[in-house]
Amino acid sequence: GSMEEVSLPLYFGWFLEYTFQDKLEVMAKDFLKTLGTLEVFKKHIRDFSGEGEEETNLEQYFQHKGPLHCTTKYCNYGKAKGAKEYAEKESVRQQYGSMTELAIGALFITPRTMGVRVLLTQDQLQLWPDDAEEKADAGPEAELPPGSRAHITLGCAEGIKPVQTGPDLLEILQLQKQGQEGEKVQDLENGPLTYYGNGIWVLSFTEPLLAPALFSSYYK
Ligand code: ACK
Repeated sequence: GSMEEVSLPLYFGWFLEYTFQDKLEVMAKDFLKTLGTLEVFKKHIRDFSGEGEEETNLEQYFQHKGPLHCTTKYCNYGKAKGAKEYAEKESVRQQYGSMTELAIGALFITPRTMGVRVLLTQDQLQLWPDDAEEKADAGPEAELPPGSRAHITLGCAEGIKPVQTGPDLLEILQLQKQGQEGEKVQDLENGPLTYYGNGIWVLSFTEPLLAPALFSSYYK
C-alpha cells in the first residue's frame, strides 16, 4: 500500500559513529592543509583554481552537510530503481540497526569531490546492491568488482552534488586497474601520496583505518 512506499528512506547506509566522524573530519582537514603546502600541489593548482588565480584554500573548496556515511542503496523515498526490493532483502532487515566496522583504505580528492574509499568485507557485501557499479557508458574493460564504489563523501566543490563521489572513485580505481601508476609524490604520515593527473590526488593508507558505523537509513 501507499504507507509502505512513503516509509522508504532517501538512502540506506552505514553511519559513522559520532566521535569517529570528528576524527575523520580532523584528519581530512590536516590532509588538505598539508597538501596545500606541497610544491608539487602548487605546480598543479590550476586543476582547482580559475584563470589567473594563484591560491586555493582547499579547506573552503570542499563543503559538506549531513552525517558522514557510506551509502549502500539510494532509494529516493521509493522512486529509485530497486528501492523496495532492497528494503525487503533478508540481509537488510536482519542487519538494520546493527553496528559494524568499516575499513577505510584511502583518502582522495578530485576537482569535484573529496572522499574516502571503504573496503567492504564479505558480510558487508551482503548489503551491497548488485547494480551499484553499473555505468551507462561502461565497456567490458571497465568492470570493477562489487563494492568498488563504496565510499564516504567528505566534501564537494561548489555546485557539485555528493552523488559525484562514487563515479570519481570508480574513475580512480579504473586508472589503477589499467596500470597507471601516477606520480608518487611522497610518503605522508598515513601512507604514500600519488598524483594521477587532472586534479586527482590519492593518499593510500598503509594500514586501513577502522571506523565503527551503524547500518541504518536517512530521511530528510
Ligand atoms: O555521498 P553519497 O554516497 O552520494 O551520499 C549521498 C546520498 O545518496 C544522499 O544524497 C547518494 N546518492 C544520491 N543520488 C544517488 C544515486 N543516484 N545513486 C547512488 N547514490 C546516490 C549521495
